[in-house]
Amino acid sequence: MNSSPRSTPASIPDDASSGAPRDARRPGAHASGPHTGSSPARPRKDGSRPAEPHAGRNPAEPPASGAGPARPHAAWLPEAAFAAVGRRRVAIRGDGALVGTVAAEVATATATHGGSFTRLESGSGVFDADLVLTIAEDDADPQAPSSLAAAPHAASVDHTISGDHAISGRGNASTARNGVVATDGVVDGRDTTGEEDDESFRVSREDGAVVVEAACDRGLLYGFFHVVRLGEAAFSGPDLVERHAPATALRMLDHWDNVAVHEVMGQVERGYSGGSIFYDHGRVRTDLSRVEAYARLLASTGVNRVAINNVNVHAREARLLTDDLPHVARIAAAFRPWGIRVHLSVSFASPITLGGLGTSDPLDPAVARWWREAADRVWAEIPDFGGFVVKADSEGQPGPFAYGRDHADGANMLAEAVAPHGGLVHWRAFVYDHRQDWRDRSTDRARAAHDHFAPLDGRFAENVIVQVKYGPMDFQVREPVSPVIAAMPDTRVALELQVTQEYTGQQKHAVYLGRQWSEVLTFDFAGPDGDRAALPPTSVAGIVARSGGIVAVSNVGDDEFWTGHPLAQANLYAYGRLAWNPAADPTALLDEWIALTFPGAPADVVHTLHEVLDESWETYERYTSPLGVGFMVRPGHHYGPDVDGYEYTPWGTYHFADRDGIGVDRTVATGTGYAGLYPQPWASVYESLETCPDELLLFFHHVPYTHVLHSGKTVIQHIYDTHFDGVERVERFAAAWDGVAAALSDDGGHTGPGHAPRPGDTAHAGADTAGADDGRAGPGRTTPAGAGSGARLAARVSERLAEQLRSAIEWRDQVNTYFYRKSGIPDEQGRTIF
Ligand code: GCV
Repeated sequence: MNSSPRSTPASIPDDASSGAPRDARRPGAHASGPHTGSSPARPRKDGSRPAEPHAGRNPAEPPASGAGPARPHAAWLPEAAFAAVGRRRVAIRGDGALVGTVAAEVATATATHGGSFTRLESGSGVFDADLVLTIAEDDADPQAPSSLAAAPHAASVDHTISGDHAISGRGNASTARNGVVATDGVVDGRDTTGEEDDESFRVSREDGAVVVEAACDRGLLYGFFHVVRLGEAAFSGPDLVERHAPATALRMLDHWDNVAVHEVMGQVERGYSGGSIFYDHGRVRTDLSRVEAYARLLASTGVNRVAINNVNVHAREARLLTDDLPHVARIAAAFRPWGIRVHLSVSFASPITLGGLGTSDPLDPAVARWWREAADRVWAEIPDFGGFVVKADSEGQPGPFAYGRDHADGANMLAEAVAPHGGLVHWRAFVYDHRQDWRDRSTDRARAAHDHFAPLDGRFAENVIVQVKYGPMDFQVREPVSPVIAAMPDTRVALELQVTQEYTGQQKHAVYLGRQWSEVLTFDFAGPDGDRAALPPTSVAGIVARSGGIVAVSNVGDDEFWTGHPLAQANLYAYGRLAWNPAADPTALLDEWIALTFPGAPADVVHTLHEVLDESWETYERYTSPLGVGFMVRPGHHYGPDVDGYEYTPWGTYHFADRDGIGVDRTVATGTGYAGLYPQPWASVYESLETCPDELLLFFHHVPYTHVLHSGKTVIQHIYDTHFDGVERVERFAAAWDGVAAALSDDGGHTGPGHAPRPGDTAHAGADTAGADDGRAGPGRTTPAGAGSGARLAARVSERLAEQLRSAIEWRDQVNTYFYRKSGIPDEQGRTIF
């Protein structure tokens, strides 16, 4: 939500000229053709084997000269993360653009870590290697050792549920020789939309030799990163055969980046990580190396689509669709080697503002023609372009309402324009009245998306995806799951999450959101008693995975650590991994991120990272707005406490606290009726004070401060206790970090940027040198190039934790004081309230 004057697109000054010349294409490091290979040889323990030639460069690395601005942090792909693969004899077979990407990765890894790399022609038969990455071929030799055919195929996978996006259970163990067929909660490999290449892959291990086989090159890319994630574990343990595939074909990140710096919202709306990696003060960046590095990070988590500009499309940004297409094409080229397709947010008023028409009425033939021609131009320039994202009739953005049309009219007109190209229209359901009268208690913003969209179910074209925020309000720390997700069975519905921490601490507070997203994805509209891990078709993941997919607003900028708060990288990582597999355990994903990002870190560092992040979402909830009531933030920028900040505004976000009680009555019996928008049993669960979960009580009910929660505490005592406890938790986090920060500060290695070894990098020179992977600088070691990155990371986290503590104390004292003064009820424990 936004209290800034949100102007119409045309009113924003267009202060920019277009960007770099059209021919300023940066040759993609991974588009340079296949590696010619080398003869397979086992890595030597002393790491002395000559380095293999590189086929490409890790885009997170600086040019060899080391010139240029500070290198971006390697995030979860530091060199050490590739040690297990890089030490081995790796063979790659198959064609396809992304096979070249994998080959380049392997070439770099083996050159760095002392392994070897062979690029085989399609059709080559038996070969000897520790890791084979291959596109499936029909004529594989079933007897071949250490080849794809060496490991028997899993004959079947038993699905715990059925349906297009069935989550697989344990495979049929009898089909694997000497071992098990293991699956990890992944899904069956069928493409759920028919629009994507098959992204699945199959991994088998026999006697420590691993084969990754995929039908398409995209699957091979994902299979490669799967092995990287597993590290040494990929090559040890019993023989197995696994099949992996994403739960949904559409796994997308939206950027709210502006081309021109917006007078209120800046370069990136709700961005907390510096500038944009795409744009710089009115221009598309000439150097897109940062975009390439980003694409690589995303691909390693499974993200396959990115919308590159803000859904609030101002005048300068609107021109991405026309004048700037060559630059959009450059951005698409940076993403392409990583299997990621680019989308644009477009303004519904474009036929007027760009086309000079007098209307953007979706039923006007001239308007439809304008969009068709615009789409034709886009796809002519970018043949694999993904489609358009539209925020219409929302927070001042233009839309079909101006012409008496509805959202289906608007979306379908655009859908028709992009359909010949296989394009998609992501039409956002974030539609509400932001000019509400706060005196009017009958209007409920939470109802708005449902009231607008549910009646349109079945009317949207096949290539329209209605994109729904996870909650009915706006990315609060706690909201019920939006009922719209279940209300449109005949519509493709995507879930929208927010990785950028607009309402969850703005990347100043360490808040790991994986647990929140997991709760949302596993929420079952059929009722609370199901097996969450099974993700039935009635779960959020089950519904959106079928055809709409999962979308989130990115948290990345041109900051050295990508995300402002270095630990906010965990959110970007977990998002991609959950979009691939919504059944994944978010805590396990956190540990996965820690292990990859801080390879070889001492146990106390690992422990502290886990401690600080694991329940940080719940901690943030404890010291901010209580029991699901939401907001209480400073209007406009949304950072820090302001209990009444939105109470008398037109934005529809109220808590209705008075001297007796607090909360919004959204019951059917006496309130706005919102609770009745859920299918049973949830409608009844939320309607009743007896059954409404504590954490959502004030979202659904207005209760006295003395109301006793299921926890046994009164509402007022809960508010006091959680706010004191929340701050104490942050104090513990900060102290724990202080205890380990020095260990990181001494270390330029495991937190440093990924870079190929250079003279002087002795700690990295031999991958098999004892202790080299942990990168810890110690006696006799030469500090690697990039020293100081660990120190900078540690310092950044310390600085952020200090701010988090300051802010949490402010939240605690303002919220407690506010409710003490309203209610007059003292804290049972007599703690300080002002
Ligand atoms: C891009 C909230 C944010 C806005 C954002 C909007 C949206 O209201 O505060 O900055 O606009 O959501 O999702 O469109």
